[in-house]
Amino acid sequence: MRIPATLSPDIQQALANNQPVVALESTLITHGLPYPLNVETALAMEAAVREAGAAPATIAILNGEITVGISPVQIEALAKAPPNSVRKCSRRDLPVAIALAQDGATTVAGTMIIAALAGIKLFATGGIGGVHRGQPHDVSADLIELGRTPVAVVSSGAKSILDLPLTLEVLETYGVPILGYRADALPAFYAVQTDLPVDQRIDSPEEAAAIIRAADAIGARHGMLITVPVPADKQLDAKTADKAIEQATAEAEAAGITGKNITPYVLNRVSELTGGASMAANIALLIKNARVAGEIAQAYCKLQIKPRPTSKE
Ligand code: PSU
Ligand code: MN
Repeated sequence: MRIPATLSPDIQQALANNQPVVALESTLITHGLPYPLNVETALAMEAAVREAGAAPATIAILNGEITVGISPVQIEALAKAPPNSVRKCSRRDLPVAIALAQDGATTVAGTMIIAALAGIKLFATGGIGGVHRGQPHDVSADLIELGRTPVAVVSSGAKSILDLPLTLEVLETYGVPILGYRADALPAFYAVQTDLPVDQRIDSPEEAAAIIRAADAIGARHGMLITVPVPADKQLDAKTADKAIEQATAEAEAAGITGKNITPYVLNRVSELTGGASMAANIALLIKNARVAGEIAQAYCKLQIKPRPTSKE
């Protein structure tokens, strides 16, 4: 059975001509940021990908149809949709949303699956899901997906509302390389860095592209995480961020928030508690990550076309 997918003409053409494409997720539009900041940010991310010379493909499920490269009008409609009218789609939600003709916003895991189906290698977002603080059994499906789907995710690490050391352990178990883009330490989403080292620092889009290419060459089925720190002038003081995160997490527990509602609840509460500063950091890092992913996508396409001079075959 053919999968019910629509690719926008732009994306179809770019992929057919081996031109750079960057996938973008839609959960941050419906569940991550409030209206109208969500539309503005989604469009600013698309613009940043274009400025870097790549085509942006924002991915969502619209009325059961996998849609790669949704239009600005469709982005606006998702952004304005009443809360809970759009399904937050991780791996397990995709078949349900497709079969029952629902609208779905794809998470990192959901977007990776669709990007891989479409043949898109780069994907930019803010922060991946991870292991929740104090809830070591609440492991985001994003981590498992990184272990089994060959898409490179450009992000500012895992959201610092998570347990970062445990998140790194899980990624190691699944064989996911963690690369620091012009950084030696893992970023902490709202803050430029943690004291946790990345596997490898990289200093250019070309280095990132070469690593993705090498993973292709050895038939690696896993993805990789390319971490980019938030712009320094937008970062949150680590103590302020930590205090807000701890309070928000405790409140979520007290309010009985569970499962996929935890992340949106905590993100929103942290923003209230920091007077919007966390939101400003979030938006700045999303736009920066989109640009970096566009640059890497371009370097990756160049590598694919050029025959390797050292190859003996
Ligand atoms: N990054 C953001 N805002 C978000 C998310 C990431 O800056 O809203 C979303 C992503 O879609 C990610 C999801 O995949 O949160 C993780 O949710 P969970 O912890 O329920 O797996
Ligand atoms: Mn979870």
